[in-house]
Amino acid sequence: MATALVTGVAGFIGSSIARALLAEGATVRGLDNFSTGSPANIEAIQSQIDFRQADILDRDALASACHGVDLVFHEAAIPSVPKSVEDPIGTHGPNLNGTLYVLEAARHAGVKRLLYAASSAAYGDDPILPKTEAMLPGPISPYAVQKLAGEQYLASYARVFGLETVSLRYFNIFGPRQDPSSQYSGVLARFISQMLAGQTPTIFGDGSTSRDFTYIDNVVSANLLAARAPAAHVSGKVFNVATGRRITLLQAYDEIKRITGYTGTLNLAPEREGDIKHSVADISLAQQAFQYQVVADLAFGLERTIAWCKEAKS
Ligand code: UD2
Repeated sequence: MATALVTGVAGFIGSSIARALLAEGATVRGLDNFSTGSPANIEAIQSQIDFRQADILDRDALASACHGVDLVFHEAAIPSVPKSVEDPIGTHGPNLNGTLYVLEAARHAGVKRLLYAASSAAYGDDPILPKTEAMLPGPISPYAVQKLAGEQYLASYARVFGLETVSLRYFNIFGPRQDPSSQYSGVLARFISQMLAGQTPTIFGDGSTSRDFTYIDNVVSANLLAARAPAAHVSGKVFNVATGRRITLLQAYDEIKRITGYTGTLNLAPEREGDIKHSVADISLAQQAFQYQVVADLAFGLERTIAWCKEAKS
């Protein structure tokens, strides 16, 4: 059975991948510095993983963490567009240098395959829908540039050093353990926590803005499938990970309202500066290359996320 390293293991996505790896019988090592992740996310699995509290820029810690590892799931990042605008240099370190350091540590340790949390931010504000991987990238924010440059480093490492690498472009992921508390948190996490607390959520815009909201189970499944797929199908390549369905903010609000039983109202505010209007992925490349399928739709994901939030609050 494989030994896997998950960077950003205390984050919402990393901790979900770690749980799935454990369920498959893998030996799991995890790295996190708790900058955006939280100890609570790994409390329940900490005794089953080899956890190392270290920074993604700590090259000695990375070398040691990659030792004897077959697979790396590189999820560590500062995953915020607005933060990257506030602090391009501070986010460049973890988001891009960190990725390069992980690649270096992985190749020196003889890791077989590295999977990377890429971002739909790479597409920028190109109005053409759906987004296909063949489209020319158009990164706008420093975050998008950092994430896109990471993809290109992965492709380079596959070609130049023979390290198998796969970039998975995540679209608007949500689910249990996502932090709802920051003003930059994902809109669904915010709406759910606000509506459960009886607070009025705010939609920026008229509610017709749409996203390809993707429940975490789909991301976990994509990672496990891409980790097992033949190298010729996936290595050095980039894939969208999403549902292929576009949901408006108003539809999402209505669905959360139905499930939570929220009886309050809704605020409308001006659109957030720099927001793109619509985003939806073409997921056929991942379907062809590694049999990716949507395993959980929006309604199921919202039910699960809301159930988890209620339990976490109680
Ligand atoms: C997502 C990713 C981001 C980056 C980007 C690429 C998340 C959480 N963020 O940003 O990391 O990859 O895509 O383009 O997945 N909104 C409200 N009310 C709120 C909060 C947000 O109406 O209280 C709106 C917001 O103005 C936007 C939409 O909801 O129109 C989605 O916002 P978001 O922050 O969840 O995600 P997004 O697509 O900006």
